[in-house]
Amino acid sequence: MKMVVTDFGIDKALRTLGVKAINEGASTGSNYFSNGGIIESISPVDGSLIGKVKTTTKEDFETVMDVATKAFKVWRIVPAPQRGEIVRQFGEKLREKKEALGKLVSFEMGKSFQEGLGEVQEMIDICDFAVGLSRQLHGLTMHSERPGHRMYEQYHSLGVVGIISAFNFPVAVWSWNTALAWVCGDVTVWKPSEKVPLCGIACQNIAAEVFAENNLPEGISCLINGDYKVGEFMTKDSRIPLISATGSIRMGKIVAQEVASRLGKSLLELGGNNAIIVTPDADIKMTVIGAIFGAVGTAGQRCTSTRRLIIHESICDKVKLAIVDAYKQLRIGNPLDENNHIGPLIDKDAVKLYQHALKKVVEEGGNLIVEGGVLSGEGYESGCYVKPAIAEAKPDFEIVQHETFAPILYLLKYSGNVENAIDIQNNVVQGLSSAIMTNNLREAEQFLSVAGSDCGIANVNIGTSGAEIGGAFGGEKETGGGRESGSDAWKIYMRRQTNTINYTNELPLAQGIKFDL
Ligand code: UN1
Repeated sequence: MKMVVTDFGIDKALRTLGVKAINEGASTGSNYFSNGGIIESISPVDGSLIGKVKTTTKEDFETVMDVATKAFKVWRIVPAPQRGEIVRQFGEKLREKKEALGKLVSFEMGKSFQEGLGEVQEMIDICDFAVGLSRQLHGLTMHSERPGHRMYEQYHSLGVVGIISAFNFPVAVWSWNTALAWVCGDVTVWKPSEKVPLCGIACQNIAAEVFAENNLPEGISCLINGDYKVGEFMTKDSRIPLISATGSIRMGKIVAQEVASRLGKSLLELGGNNAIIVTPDADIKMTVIGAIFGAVGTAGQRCTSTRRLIIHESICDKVKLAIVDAYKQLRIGNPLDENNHIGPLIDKDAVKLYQHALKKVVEEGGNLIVEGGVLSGEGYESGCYVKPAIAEAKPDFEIVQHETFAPILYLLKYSGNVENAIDIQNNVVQGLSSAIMTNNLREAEQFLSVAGSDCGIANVNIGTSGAEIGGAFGGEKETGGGRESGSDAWKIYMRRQTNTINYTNELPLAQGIKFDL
């Protein structure tokens, strides 16, 4: 075990990122403290203990909130382009530490090193985006109906933003939120997933360094650690006007209710059940690459992972053969070894859910054409490595309706025209990502039309995963409706104010109302 760690330089990565054997899990910046119990971070790669993090108690949380609330008063009056400059510096530090952070992501979460680096690249990209945005936090101007009046809207900083993130993107999702929140003048309190707490410590260290170097106060970037109970400190706290939460639909429903009960705002990124429609006009080679990366990338643990392939009956056998053949080339193993395509699942509970789904699809009448199975023996000692599986199934199987965070791909057949495929694709509770593979313009446009895909993301001749940060990211229905990262997603991190100014000596009322004294 130890050999793997040293071989791939994890020790060096941890040192570079300032991650210790035991870390205080509450932080307001450079200041770290914690009085709660310990979370152990166990790598799914080899089952080794990477480090420990102390959890956050209610008292610790109160300290964090005091400091964050004070920091907000300072940060909100720093001009937005200067806040952008801080985010630029943060992006620079990420560039310097890209390899170390990519490695930690890969080792703590289990995704391939390439994908770990990709995740850090997403962080760098969102920083660049936010820097430009810091000069473009525009409102509109309107024409007043009253003479001598001017009307416009402006965006002000919102306050303390609470971020709850999932294990599968341990660093990028935090940065989508923080890079935007910070240029918007907000301060952030982050609870990373308890499955990847060291990634949280590493990111907080990088951010804290930048804020300290610029003599900015403690509290602009805060960290808390623990399970859902620590998350509840935030969701129940009316000092936090916005909670951005990424995770399961079950978790999102609880967060949404709690935040709504105090009339706070929530930004939810929940489950997906993403499909690629493959029409008779699809390019099969592109389909195979898109579908396989979508299904097995990150071992099927992206919210954008491809779970369903909806294939026209006329090409079903051809596509099936091509995919099954390509699956034979997939290499499963240590994700830090760049020869491998697929790393482990996050933990043994995830392995159980994978096994359950395979059992269930067979019970419901499905047919496993690539069997899957849990790997054991040398290199697989952690017990978290599974083989990607493919099952022929029916759209209405209960298990097909359900998001299983594992590399299982369901093949579904459609007949007739593309509307039938779109119906199948939309007939699930989730609405995150979707794609169509076709060279037929009519089919592509139908898929993108109002009667087409009902998802937040709809792609043509691209798979379902791997979205760029420039677009707004998120989905409809039980995916939660939130939008993060690009486009105008920044608006949720600010409060909008409409201003009307009268520069006359009269006080005319709107709607022509007369009120003479
Ligand atoms: C997630 O799985 O929570 O589009 C985010 C993608 C990535 C982000 C996924 N850029 O696959």
